[in-house]
Amino acid sequence: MQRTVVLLKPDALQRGLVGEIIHRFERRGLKLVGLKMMRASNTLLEEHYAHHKDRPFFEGLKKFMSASPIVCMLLEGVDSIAVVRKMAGSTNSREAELGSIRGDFSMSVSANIVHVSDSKEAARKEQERFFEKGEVFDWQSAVSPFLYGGDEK
Ligand code: IDP
Ligand code: MG
Repeated sequence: MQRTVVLLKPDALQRGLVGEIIHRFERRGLKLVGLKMMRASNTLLEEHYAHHKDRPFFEGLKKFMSASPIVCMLLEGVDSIAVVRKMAGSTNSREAELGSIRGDFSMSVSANIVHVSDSKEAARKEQERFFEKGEVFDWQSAVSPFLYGGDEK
């Protein structure tokens, strides 16, 4: 089943939104297969945001992402990458849909609460980047038959 990475950024932690956000994903039916807290190093952030390295906000973004620890989650579900991306909302929180995490909790483009994987390739790389093998848990969800139809899994 498809897996996707969610990072709860320092603003989520500072604002006491960690539980609320995890709760949203759990209620949706996404399965938590990895969860940890870490301080993002400069090296890790340079790699993670390499596609933005020439943008004027790059240094500020790294500083913001290392201002306090982050929480890393690995979520599993059918089409989880697209589902989680929709739940996060658009990058500019001021334009994000109401009901999305950014649309409900943020006013900012940069301090926008969560990072979520944007493609299969990104999800695979980000799982490797943020989780050691022993930090990912395969477990059977007892409610799985009530979350999906038999032809959906
Ligand atoms: P995404 O997080 O919605 O996938 P990306 O374009 O991949 O958005 O950008 C990564 C992160 O860089 C954003 O979540 C945001 O924190 C920051 N960022 C993107 N664009 C800007 C900007 O124009 N100004 C400041 N920060 C930005
Ligand atoms: Mg992105």
